[in-house]
Amino acid sequence: KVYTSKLCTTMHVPKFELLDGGESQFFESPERREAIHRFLVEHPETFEITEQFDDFGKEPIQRVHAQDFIEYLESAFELWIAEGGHPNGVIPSTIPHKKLQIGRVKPKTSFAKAGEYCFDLSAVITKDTFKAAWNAAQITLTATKELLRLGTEYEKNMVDGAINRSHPPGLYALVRPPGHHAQSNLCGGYCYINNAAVSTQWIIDQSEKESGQAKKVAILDIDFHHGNGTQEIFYNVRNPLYTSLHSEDEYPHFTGSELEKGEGDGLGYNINIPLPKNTTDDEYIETLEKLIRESVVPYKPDYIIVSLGVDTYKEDPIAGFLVTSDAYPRMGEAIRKIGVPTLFIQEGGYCIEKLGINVGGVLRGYLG
Ligand code: Q9C
Ligand code: ZN
Repeated sequence: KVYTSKLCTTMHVPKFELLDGGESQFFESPERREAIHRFLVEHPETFEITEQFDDFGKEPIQRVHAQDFIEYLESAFELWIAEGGHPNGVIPSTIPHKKLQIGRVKPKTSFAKAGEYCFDLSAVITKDTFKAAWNAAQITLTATKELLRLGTEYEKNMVDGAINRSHPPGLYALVRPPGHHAQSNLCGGYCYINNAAVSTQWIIDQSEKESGQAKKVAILDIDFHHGNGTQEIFYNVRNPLYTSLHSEDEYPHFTGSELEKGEGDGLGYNINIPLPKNTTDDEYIETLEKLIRESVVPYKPDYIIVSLGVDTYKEDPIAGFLVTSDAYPRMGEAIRKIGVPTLFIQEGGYCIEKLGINVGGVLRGYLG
């Protein structure tokens, strides 16, 4: 079952971004969603698409993002334009680098706040960016609610002994903008609200409310880039387990080391596996299977959240692995074998021509 909305195509369309120092087309484009959507529509025997979604309000977003950050996102563009910012949208010019003597000047203008709440130049905030990011989170929450319902049913069947462990329920949220680079109070990397984090925290909160016992969630981040946002949000807790396979020496450049293992209660519950540039299908799948076998399965999760980026693809315009379309069904199959209800959430992937087959490949591999 697929959760999406036409609004993920029509909203949040910056005209350009600054990429590697140059003015570039905005890679995180509406065509990405259209391409994936088209593929799913062409395979109605496999994919059932729901375009309706509920509004869960601000509360589930506030569980993982700071109140002042949410308010900033909501008002940033209006203030930016009022103060003479470029109509393309908000892009910071100064970021409070730790080597600056920061802390004594309180940011007041939209230009200062642009840097205060953003860590790079790719997360352009336009007129409808906040609403688009809000919708993406709400669509993801709608899918998450269904995941919990299916998961409860799945668990009940397991107790009854009527379970088919080889076919755990699977759902997919086809959303944009993506989320895994968004930290508790920073946007960046095309991300504003961290959909995977909002979903994960909602599962934990909701299950605790309903049964007095929080369900355990494992996040599997298979986007080409390290999910610095999801990592930061959950760095000090042992539920969820955050795991990521990503490219070393790549964006976001300053996070994603295997030495980042979590802190306090969370120590040991953050697992990064950086892979070399030019990683091939077999190398990727072997590492994924090992991560699943040695870290995800032993954690005994009740739910899996997959941050599904397909920018691992060999022809991705902003990435650098050698992964082919053959690898995606194998990823889905490896995830299915965990035997746990899973929600796939769309993150990156910028090779428009192959987005459908690659995302569809993961989902079909999962369905078996
Ligand atoms: N030289 C996601 O995939 N610019 N975000 C990269 C590379 C930003 C990627 C520059 C990449 C953001 C969700
Ligand atoms: Zn990415």
